[in-house]
Amino acid sequence: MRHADKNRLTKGGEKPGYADLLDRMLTGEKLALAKLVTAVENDAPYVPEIMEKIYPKTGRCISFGVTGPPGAGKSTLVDKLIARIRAEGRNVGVIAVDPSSPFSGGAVLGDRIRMQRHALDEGVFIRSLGTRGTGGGLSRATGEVLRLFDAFGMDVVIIETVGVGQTELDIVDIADTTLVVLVPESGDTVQTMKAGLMEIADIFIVNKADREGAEKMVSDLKGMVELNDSGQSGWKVPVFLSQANQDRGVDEIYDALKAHEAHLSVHSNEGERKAKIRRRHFMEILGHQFVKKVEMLAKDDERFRGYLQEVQQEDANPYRLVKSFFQDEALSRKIFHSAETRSSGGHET
Ligand SMILES: Nc1nc2c(ncn2[C@@H]2O[C@H](COP(=O)(O)OP(=O)(O)OP(=O)(O)O)[C@@H](O)[C@H]2O)c(=O)[nH]1
Ligand SMILES: [Mg+2]
Repeated sequence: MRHADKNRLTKGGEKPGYADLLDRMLTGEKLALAKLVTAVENDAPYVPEIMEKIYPKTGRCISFGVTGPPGAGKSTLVDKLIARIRAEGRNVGVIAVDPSSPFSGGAVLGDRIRMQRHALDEGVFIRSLGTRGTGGGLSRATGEVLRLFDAFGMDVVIIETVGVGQTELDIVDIADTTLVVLVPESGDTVQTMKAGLMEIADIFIVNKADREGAEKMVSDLKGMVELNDSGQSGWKVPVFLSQANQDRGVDEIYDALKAHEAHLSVHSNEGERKAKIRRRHFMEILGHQFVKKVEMLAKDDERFRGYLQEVQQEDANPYRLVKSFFQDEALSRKIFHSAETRSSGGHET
């Protein structure tokens, strides 16, 4: 964002700069939405206030997570799903998360191109999210962007993320329905089990049906799903074969997505699941804001800078220093005092 300064908290009694952005976003202006997404990505200081304000307007959209190995055809499938969602007159937002990229935009350009035919559609908003600026909090940032899309009025939000390491495990806490896209080259089902994909998938897709071994993979996965079925959630994980680039098998996948959506709306565990997510979410926000407050001390507090100096000494004991930090009442007062002035909306009169 080139004019980031405009959106800083303003001093004096007037409305802070971001308020205008927020109003514009809530009246459906995509440019304002885009700017707010950038603010989340850059972890701008006013983001918690924006989130607090929009939170009551969230919880309306349905979200799908699409995960799987690089090049499995996730974006191609998402592109085809967008067409179906739009055909029903529902708005859709796409967040293409790229945990391997420090940049947003560039690395996911391919995604943009694959979904480009939807770019001019008023009811579609596609945005990529890299690790830049998020301070490693990619899952927090993704959740916040999802909430922005939700408040904006998107009916459906699709989150595409490359399944590497832990990242696909986060998506299950963010999205309502998780689709795991595999390809015959992904290896055998044992590997799928090892990667923890069995626990997170609500729907399995074997894409690239035109490749050797696709049918076998489907039947292996079906066997695994059968064995793994705890019967607890009452949802039977389906396994589909698709050829996304030819738009084959996508209708069945879309039907299953809607069936899962319906399942969630009647299933009794859903309230409990959401409660757990909110609890985790609360801890995440608390941790993040606490760290930011402490980081601020490093900038403006003489005493705190003293700690940072001291810990650099050769004989310093960081554990002892952290203990003293927590016992330091003057510092805690500073942390919590700054929390008070911030939450009053930055109106310093
Ligand atoms: N042969 C074949 N190719 C496909 C199929 N579906 C998609 N592709 C191609 O596979 C390549 C990768 O597709 P993408 O949709 O970009 O895959 P992705 O999973 O989004 O990739 P990343 O986001 O980079 O992880 C593209 O060249 C697609 O055209 C399919 O069913 N069969
Ligand atoms: Mg992709």
